[in-house]
Amino acid sequence: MQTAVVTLFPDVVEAALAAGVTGRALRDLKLHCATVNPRDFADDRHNTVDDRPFGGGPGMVMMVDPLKRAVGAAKALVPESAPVVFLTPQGERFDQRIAADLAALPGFVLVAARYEGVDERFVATQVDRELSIGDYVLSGGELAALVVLDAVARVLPGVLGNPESAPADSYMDDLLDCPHYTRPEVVDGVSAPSVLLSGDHGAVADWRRREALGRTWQRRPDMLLDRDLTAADRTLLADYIVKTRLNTLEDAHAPQ
Ligand code: 6GU
Repeated sequence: MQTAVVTLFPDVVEAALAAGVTGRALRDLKLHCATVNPRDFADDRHNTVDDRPFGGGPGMVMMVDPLKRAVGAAKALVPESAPVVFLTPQGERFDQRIAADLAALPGFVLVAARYEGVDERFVATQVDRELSIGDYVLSGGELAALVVLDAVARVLPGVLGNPESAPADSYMDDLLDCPHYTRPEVVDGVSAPSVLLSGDHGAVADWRRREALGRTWQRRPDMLLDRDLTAADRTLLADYIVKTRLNTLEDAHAPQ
């Protein structure tokens, strides 16, 4: 996977990518990520990349030319077909499906902007796709670019022990994760669920699936809408719901 990030803060992007899973993917050559700084493509002696907005108002706008030249340089570092992705709160909401789509490509260019925004003519002529990482405003696209690269790196074949051949979307089950426990068995009087220590692999798998379904039902019911659960999943979720109701009843009747 050959990627490039166009950014005024290449050091920030490189330092963050060097840690953890992305760092290992880079060292193992599963992922390559170049950085290109639009300031290196400015054409005045101050290396100016922004200017005041036409029509007035606060903030500055990134000019087309330095960005366009930087994207041109970035495109030369990635495969021919690699799309240019602009990180912006106005973009399509990034999710696991989009991460899997990007991971299936030979590469892509991410453009992280600063200031109030970029000249719309850059977006119109140089950008193939606009992505947002959520409904809040960041001061620049760098953190969003890092979010995208992290999510993509972890689904690349061979990065997290992912089998080479498995399709990227088989890594996600569209459910929240079950709870996890490790030693010691008892923490401040609270035991880990005994099933996890039972050695019964079938019972452990059922428990994890039941917890994943139940948590998703409680915390993110939207993720279960428009989704046909298998008969086995319906039974597990029904068990979870009954158990939750019984706990609620017990709590309501517990002595104060
Ligand atoms: Cl992609 N960029 C910025 N600046 N802010 C954001 C964002 C992107 N996604 C959510 N907030």
